[in-house]
Amino acid sequence: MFTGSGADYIGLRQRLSTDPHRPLYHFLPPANWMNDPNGLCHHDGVYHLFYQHNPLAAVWGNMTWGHSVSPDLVHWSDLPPALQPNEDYDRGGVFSGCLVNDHGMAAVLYTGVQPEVQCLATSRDLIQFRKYAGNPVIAGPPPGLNVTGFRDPFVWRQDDTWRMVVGSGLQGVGGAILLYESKDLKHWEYIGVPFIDKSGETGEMWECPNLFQLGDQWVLIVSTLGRAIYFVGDFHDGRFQPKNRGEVDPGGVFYAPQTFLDESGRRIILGWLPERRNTAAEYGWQGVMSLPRLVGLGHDGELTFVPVPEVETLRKQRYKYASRTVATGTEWLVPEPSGDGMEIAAKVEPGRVGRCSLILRSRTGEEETVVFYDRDQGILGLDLNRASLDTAAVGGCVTVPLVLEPSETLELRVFLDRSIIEVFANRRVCLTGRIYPCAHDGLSVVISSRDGDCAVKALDIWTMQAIWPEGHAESAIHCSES
Ligand code: DQQ
Repeated sequence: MFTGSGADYIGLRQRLSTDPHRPLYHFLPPANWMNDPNGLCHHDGVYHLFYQHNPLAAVWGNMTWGHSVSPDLVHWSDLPPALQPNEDYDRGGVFSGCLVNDHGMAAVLYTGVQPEVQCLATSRDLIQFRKYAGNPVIAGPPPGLNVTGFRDPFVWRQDDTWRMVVGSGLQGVGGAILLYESKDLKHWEYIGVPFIDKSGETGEMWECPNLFQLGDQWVLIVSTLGRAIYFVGDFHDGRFQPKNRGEVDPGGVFYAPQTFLDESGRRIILGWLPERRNTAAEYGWQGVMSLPRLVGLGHDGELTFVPVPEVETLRKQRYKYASRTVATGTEWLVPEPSGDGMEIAAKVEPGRVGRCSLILRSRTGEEETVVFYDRDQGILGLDLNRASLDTAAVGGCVTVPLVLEPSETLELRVFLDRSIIEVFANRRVCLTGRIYPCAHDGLSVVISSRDGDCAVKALDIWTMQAIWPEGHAESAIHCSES
């Protein structure tokens, strides 16, 4: 168990860096447990990332707001925890929430537990936060509603009024958001339930709602049943009416995302990528953040996600390949580079039929992580069924619909970062997975084709700069007995 904060605690980054599954260029705390991103904001050119953190152990508990800052969304510096569970109303945890700018004062709205109440804390320097003496500012859910939960306030300013949605749900009915209004962030009036999903598909408790305008549409993102679901529609007179729905990242490891507007007006989203090995707590850390992604609206009213351009500053050496055809039934072993930290950008014309695959972290016949595009089925997939020989690692194959126009090329961007693989395609869809290969030497890039030739029009691979101290990975691979 690790205790405390400050220099020693931050020095744990160095010690844990010998773990070959610790990412090199994704955000995670110095040690121990992390889940949801909280209080995301951009102030005077500095990005602030707060996060649900257990500073005492690599398991969920003692929920505290960890804090880190960045000039560019990719290089992060650790700061002391911003909010700790030390008041009567939040001793059970400083749960998720958001940060708004109240005329130059930073104001955090978060859920204190137990029971779940909404609380306010303010700061002038975004480092030291003072909890409001009149907390909680909302002492419980509205009377008369049979709610399944009451947490994770998301606040914005509209027409000189602060509006807040709180994640909730109605027993036996479905997930829901509750709407409040305030003039001063301290006194809140309950307005109503803007939206309940009675479809039965999104559970009965919605966590971490985000409600925001994007172009001429309103977007609601909620987290439920291990997935982040979005709705695109209209929001007026206290009612949200969805026209479209989808999943932010159908890889199954992208949860509790938070979005924010940065100082240049970009809507950016970060999500929590939980571990996918049952033994994770033994390694002294759990949970990483996704790469920051830009949120956009697609032609058919769906949301689109692409990594922020700042991620390109992490590119180190570039390896560029001219076009070539990978004939059906064959494989192309790309000569170099090999590694566990890379960005791969490929433009591929899949055959009219068949499947082309990008195979990573592969040791022939044993382990492999496969990104594939299947033209017949119109799907992009991530097959992790053979990603690890470690019996503690969870496999599975996840897919997302991606139908290419007849003249459209498949444009893949794949970010491999040790135990993380993030796949983006055609500036519209994404799929993320967690992988724990046992082999040290399965580091090459292979492209294969099945049931039809596939034409690789362009292939660029970059090695990536580490944003954390790098350790000596060789000694630390552990695999459970099979
Ligand atoms: N995580 C927080 C809650 C939230 C959940 C607690 C979602 O506020 O509902 O750590 O992952």
